[in-house]
Order: sequence, then structure tokens, then C-alpha cells
Amino acid sequence: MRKDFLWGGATAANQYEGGYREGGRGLSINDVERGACYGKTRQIDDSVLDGVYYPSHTAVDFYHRYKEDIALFKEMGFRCFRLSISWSRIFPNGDETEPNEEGLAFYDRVFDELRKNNIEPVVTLSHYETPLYLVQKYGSWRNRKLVGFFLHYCETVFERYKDKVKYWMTFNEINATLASPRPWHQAGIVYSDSEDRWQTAFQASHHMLVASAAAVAAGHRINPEFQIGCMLLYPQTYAATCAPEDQIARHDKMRFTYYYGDVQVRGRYTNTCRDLWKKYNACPAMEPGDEEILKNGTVDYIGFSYYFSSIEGKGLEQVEGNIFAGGRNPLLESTQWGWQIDPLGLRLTLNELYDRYQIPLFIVENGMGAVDQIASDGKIHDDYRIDYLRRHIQAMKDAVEIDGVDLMGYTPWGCIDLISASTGEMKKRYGFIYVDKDDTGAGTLNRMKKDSFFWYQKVIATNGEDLA
Ligand code: BGP
Repeated sequence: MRKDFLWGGATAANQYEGGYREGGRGLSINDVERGACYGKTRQIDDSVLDGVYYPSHTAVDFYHRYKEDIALFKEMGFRCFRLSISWSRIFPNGDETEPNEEGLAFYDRVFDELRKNNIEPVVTLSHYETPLYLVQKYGSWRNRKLVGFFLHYCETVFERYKDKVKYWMTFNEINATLASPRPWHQAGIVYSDSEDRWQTAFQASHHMLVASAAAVAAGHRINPEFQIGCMLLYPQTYAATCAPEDQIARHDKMRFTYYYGDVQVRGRYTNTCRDLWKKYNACPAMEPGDEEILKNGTVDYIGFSYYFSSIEGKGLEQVEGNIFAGGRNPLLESTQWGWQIDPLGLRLTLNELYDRYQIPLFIVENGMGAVDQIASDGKIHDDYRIDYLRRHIQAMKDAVEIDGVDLMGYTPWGCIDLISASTGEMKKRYGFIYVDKDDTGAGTLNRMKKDSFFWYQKVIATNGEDLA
């Protein structure tokens, strides 16, 4: 692997930060999403209700414990750390002209602490964190006005942190907007019965794509050294059989991802995009100048998440996954949450993305959610996690060293235990660092190193050579 390979870990404010009403922060869409103790599907309330547990409110309290956590990341040898800025900490409602100084000062402290420890921040501008007020007053990303609000937010943080942050990403898993069963997460949208779901999804996506491109151009103007990426969820899929129809079904599914990749990397809607409009009888309204904005705001790299693969065909048993579910592959094993484990699928993903787009890639999420038990010796022996990561890192190395893919870095998801996005659970853990908290919110929030902590430390120290 290259000498400057960005080994690290990934988090997001809505699942990690907490401090939801501190420092002048406003409410964000995840602050009204209930936790796992209320059932499997996360319920969305109109406002914060008394006596209800909302996981994002405290999350795992990075807000107060950032120094302790960054010291642990340093001990593991992190060269980078992915986090997101909570938009409503900077603009509490989202439509203000002036930012909230206390919110800006918080991230100053975090970025300074990272720099002091030689850890490069990798910052997502919007990771499921639209301010709630923008949803209630403007209808969220349905409304064109959000483009201006988002751009103002981005310009504010780009200016403020231009000497502290180099790596940015605009929207986390932007492709979840079109096909997600939980559009609230991504775009703060709940479809009404009277609206055309597809038209709304394409329109909201257009606003997000224009906002992303305008932000990329602004960032490059503010600091030409900035590296600004998109972030795609890669739902690796195989045809269920060798029937050509199954291969076409696979191709159709992947187009939901390329829809966004094409616009963000190539700077225009391609035939892939137009075909989807035709298929769903919908087309986003554009303003004069939009095409120019898309053309001038192409990204420097592709960040993506990869967890599992599935299959596509007729009459298949469906399995779980984070956003895009798929068919069960009889040849693969699954995690306790039913996500199919497929390291080779990561190698294929890296090749497919690089072949199609020919710009650097960055694996900004990968990992396995599992229940961890504290053993009688007081430690957590998470060999299942080590095994999953070892096999994925090997596949990643093969893609780079044998296939020639240009890869910038690797940040496993939830490097410290945090709240699950899809279920709001705490017992579904991804971390190298254990956090004492349960699904009802009880626990000391104390941190503890798992076996995987020491394993990953060695992986980084040998630049990926020693995976044993
Ligand atoms: C991705 C999200 C992350 C993260 C991850 C794991 O889709 O970008 O925020 O949560 O999936 O999913 P979960 O937390 O549901 O296990």
C-alpha cells in the first residue's frame, strides 16, 4: 500500500456526537427518531416528546469526550479520522444568515486536537443531519431553497476550517435518496399519499446534486488544495442465475447508484440517468444555469461504503442490509443482522468503480455489526470482527496491488461503538473501542479496548502487511 495511505476510522455526528441541545445547537432530523427499545422500525415524532428515549441526544458523547477518544485513535495509529459536522450546530434552524459561533468553536477544538495528534480529519458535510426546521418549514430537499442554505453552510465551514481540514465529502450515501425505504434518514422526507414518490425523489436528488456541485466549486475557490469527494453506498449485487434476464435485473439495480456517481464525477446527467427518468415517468425541474453548476462541481475522489452483497433475480428470499435489501445468496454467510459477508465483493466493487470513473477511491465505511460480550477476564475477544476486517483488507490490497486500483484510504465504520443508523440500537457494535451503553440509553459511557483494537494497531503500524 502507498506510504501515505489514510488508515483510520469513521463516525457521524448523529450517531456519535450527542450534546444535542448544548452550545446553541438546533434540532436535526435524527433528534426525533426513536431508539431500538421502541421496536425494530424507528418511529419518527413531530417534535421531541417527554419521556421518550432518542438515541442521538447523547449518542456516545463525543461532544464531551473528544479528547479521550482522539487519544485512543492516536494510540491505534490512525492517520485520519472521519467525522461529520452537525449542520444544526452551525445553523440551528438552517436558514439563518449568521452562524452559531459556539458550534463553530466546538469543531475548532476537535480539529485542533486531531492536528495535534497528527490525525487528518475527513469531514462529511451532511450525514443524515438536515436541520429539522428546514423539513418543517420548507419541506426539506423537495424545496429548491435548501440549495442556498446548504451552500451557505458549506461556505461558512470551508472558510472557517480552510487551514485545518483538507478532505471533505458532501452528502453521505447520496444514492440512498432515490431508492431508500427510509428517505427520512437521507433527505428528511416522508412521502405523502398524494405525491408522486418518484417525482419527489428525483427532484430532491436534483437539488442535492446541484447543492453538492456548488459546494465543491466553492470549496475549490476557497482553498484549491481541498480534496472534496462524493459518498456513495455501493450495493454490490450479483445475478441470481446465468439467465441474461437476471444480469439485466442486476444492471437495473446498480443504475440507482450510477445515477449519482455519473452526475458527481462526470458533471452531467447521462443516458443512465435519463433512462431512469423514463422508466419511472418522472423528470426533475431544472433552473437555467444548473447544467453549468453540475459541470463545474465535479468531485476529486469517490468515497463509498461497502458492507455486504446480495443477488438479483426472480422470486428470491430477501435478506437484510443497511438501505438496499436484496436476495439471499446461498453461498455466503451472514452477520447476526443478516448482512451477507463478501470480501471478494469489495475487490469487485473497487474495480467496477475505478473502471467506470477513473478517479481515486476512498473506502470510508466497511465493517460488521455484532453483539460483543465481556468475557470472564474482563476483556472483549472479538475475533469475528478481526476475521471480517482481515478478509476485507486482504481483498482491498489485492484490488490495489494486483488490479491497480487507485485507493486513498480505508476508514472502517463505527471505529468506536455508536448508535446504529438503521435500527437505533447500541447492541449492534462495530467498534475497536467498546462503549458502555445499552439500547435503553443506560450505561457509564466508559470506553474499553477490544482485541480488535490491538490487531488494527498492528495492521496500521505495518501499513497493512501484517494481517495475522
Ligand atoms: C451506513 C451509514 C452509517 C452506518 C452504517 C451501518 O449506511 O452511512 O451511518 O450506520 O451504514 O449501518 P447500521 O448503523 O444500520 O448498522
